[in-house]
Amino acid sequence: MATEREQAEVDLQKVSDAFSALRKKARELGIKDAQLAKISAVKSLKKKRVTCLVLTSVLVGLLGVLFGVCLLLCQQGVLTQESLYRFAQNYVLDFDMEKDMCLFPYPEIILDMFRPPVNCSVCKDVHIVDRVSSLTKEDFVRKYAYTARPVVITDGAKDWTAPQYFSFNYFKSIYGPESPVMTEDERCQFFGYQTNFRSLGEVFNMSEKDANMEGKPWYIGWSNCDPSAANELRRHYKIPYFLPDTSESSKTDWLFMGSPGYGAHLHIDAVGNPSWQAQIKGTKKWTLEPPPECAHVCDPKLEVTVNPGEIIVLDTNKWFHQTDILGKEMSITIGSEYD
Ligand SMILES: O=C(O)CCC(=O)C(=O)O
Ligand SMILES: [Fe+2]
Repeated sequence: MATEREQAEVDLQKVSDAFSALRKKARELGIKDAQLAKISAVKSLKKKRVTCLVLTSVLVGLLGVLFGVCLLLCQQGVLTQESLYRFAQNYVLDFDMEKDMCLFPYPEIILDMFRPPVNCSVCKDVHIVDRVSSLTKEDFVRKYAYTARPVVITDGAKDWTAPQYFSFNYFKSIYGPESPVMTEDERCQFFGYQTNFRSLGEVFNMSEKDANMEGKPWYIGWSNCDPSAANELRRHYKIPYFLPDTSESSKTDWLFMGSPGYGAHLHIDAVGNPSWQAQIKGTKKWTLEPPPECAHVCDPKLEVTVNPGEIIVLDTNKWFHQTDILGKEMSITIGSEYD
């Protein structure tokens, strides 16, 4: 039996055929299209289309004006990050943006507009990114762990076996075809950055030339949501030695991999916790910027380069951050949030 939609399509086709026949007949009788268009029934059809067009244009225009006014108020400091955040919490989003799953992920610009404002004391006295080694757990807690002061621990990933194993082909080998990371699975996150890749499965399908960095450059990141791969990865890295025993590392590892000259664009995250990231291979430059609400009290930009074997600790929810892969080697990192 035909569904309602199929029936409607059949009916529409009948009307269309009848109208074509009528038009043909009119032509035979010497009536031109322009004259046909003057018939009031045809005119009323056109009127509806015009009304629809006018209404759409007015609506688009009004939205444009509203957007412009908001932008102006933001620039003048009348609409602040604080007020937008309060508004979002009270009236727009009655659920937790950071934790709740959403059918469509929020675009970055929306997340940024409605994020909680940063307390500028976190960046006020930070003029360089410290580089330290033999960091005790106590010093880490006192100076860095929860202060959002970024730091590079130069002996952070000492003695790990990851550099001997982690590579494009190794990652390809630890994920079976059924692994959730291979498709656009909602449990896993994948960042294709400037590439057209939408999942790790597509990344692993790239040509050998590209994979060996002799073709098109690329840079991607993913959260490892595959428990059996997580066990394999953990054979080759440790929870960083300076993290306090009370701190819990998130169960999800984050990996980033790609060619020199590429990296992640400037952004701020909404993941809740600070995180560490170990540079397993290659060299990565991090550019950090305070959020705009702190521009008047904090340095405009900090830069730090992270070399193989080093770990950067950063609160990516408080600092805008951008990365650029330097040198000639493919960059591979692994990291996680901690609390
Ligand atoms: O490692 C990168 O290139 C980007 C990492 C990042 O954005 C993050 O850890 O939040
Ligand atoms: Fe980030």
